[in-house]
Amino acid sequence: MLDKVIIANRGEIALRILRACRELGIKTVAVHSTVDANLKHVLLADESVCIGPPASAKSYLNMPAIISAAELTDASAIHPGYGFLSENADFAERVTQSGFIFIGPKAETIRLMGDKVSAIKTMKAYGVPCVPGSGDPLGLDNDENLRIAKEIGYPVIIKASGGGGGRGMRVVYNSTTLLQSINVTRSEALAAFSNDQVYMEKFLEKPRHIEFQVLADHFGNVIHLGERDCSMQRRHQKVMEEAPAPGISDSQRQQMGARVVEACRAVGYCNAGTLEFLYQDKEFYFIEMNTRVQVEHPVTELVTGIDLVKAQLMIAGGEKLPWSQSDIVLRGHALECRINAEDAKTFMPSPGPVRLWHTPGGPGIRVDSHLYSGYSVPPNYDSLIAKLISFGDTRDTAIARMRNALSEMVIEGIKTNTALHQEVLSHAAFQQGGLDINYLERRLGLK
Ligand code: MV4
Repeated sequence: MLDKVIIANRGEIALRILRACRELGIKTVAVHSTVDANLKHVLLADESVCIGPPASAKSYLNMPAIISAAELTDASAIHPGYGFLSENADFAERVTQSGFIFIGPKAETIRLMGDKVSAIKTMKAYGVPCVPGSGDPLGLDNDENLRIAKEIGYPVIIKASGGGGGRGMRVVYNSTTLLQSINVTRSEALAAFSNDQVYMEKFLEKPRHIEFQVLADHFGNVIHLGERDCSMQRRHQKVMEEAPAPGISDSQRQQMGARVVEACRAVGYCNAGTLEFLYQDKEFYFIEMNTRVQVEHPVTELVTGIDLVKAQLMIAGGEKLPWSQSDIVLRGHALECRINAEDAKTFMPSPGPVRLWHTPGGPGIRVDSHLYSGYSVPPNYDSLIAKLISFGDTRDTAIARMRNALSEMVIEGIKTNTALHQEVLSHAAFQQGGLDINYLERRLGLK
């Protein structure tokens, strides 16, 4: 087992990692920026090291500072959480070369999945269904690109291979704008990702966003933990997630799960991972893989009974997965509302002091948050301040519990998006389940 872990993150996920470490008897080191010295997990950690000023580039993205902190404290491993350096293959490589364990997949796997063209090619080769598309990066031959688009059929989408998560994409509705769009996406991709490779896919107009969770150990054991529906989003920011995805049958879950597991085994995947799919007209299409723990991991934890962060630590410590696929049984339904410090109308961040914080409770309620009364939300980072998670035997119960919890929760001093959640949860279309990725923006009048 690991002896001492550096928590290379902040906020709720840093606290989540600290709790998992403590449960396993692993010592903890919080690395933090100057403005984060009083974060809850920093105060609770066995040791803490200040790694730089508030700006992420100088602290949570500062590789030498984090690796120095590991050396200084004689730590054995580094957990990157999500965001920041979590999917940076160079960081994973430097961590390993410095003699520490990176809690995540191998650097080469992160690199493979970070390049979307190679991720898709790999998944396709191992039997995972993908969106009809160019397969290879687009070349400079205009006629050839027009031919590919015609073959796929308009509308098509041009995506940057170095992008992901909604960055560097352009939808093309007919041949008149295709070449121009390829050129613009290519130059934007070069500027943003130092990689001008772009590829083309059929543009799916009303898909749901459904993702499969996997766990893999160092001995070739791979299992999936079912799927999450993350279709409730605004401008590529997820707002609410749930597990399981409404309307997905056990047989379809088993079928997709088996393909996902097979592909992960074939690439030598290790630790926790998520395969993102678009789901439209009852078909799954792989689009990207995330090689880290995700914000929305709790909904999977609640329906499987498995602690994903503890599993990450155990896998990284060299333990065998204690479950085989037949041990994984989904039970009930879970929802997660992301509570952000933001203006309800403009969605602009709303940092500042939290005067009062009362957490909701009762059966089937979990709150993952680093807030406390008197804490001040700094302006330098993501505005996620809490994840409110509900569980019930049925989706209806999970919704009812979430609505209760939202009405009990008190956050004073800063603006939050709780009213938006209440609004969505009260709507018949949401209660029905299975809405697509365009729903929320349409509701908000953005589309
Ligand atoms: C797509 C798509 C439609 N068709 N690809 C956006 C984020 C990135 N992960 C992929 N994205 C999309 N890719 C094809 N072929 C629509 C989106 C998309 C989206 C996907 C998931 C969740 C939210 C989204 C919001 C807008 C667009």
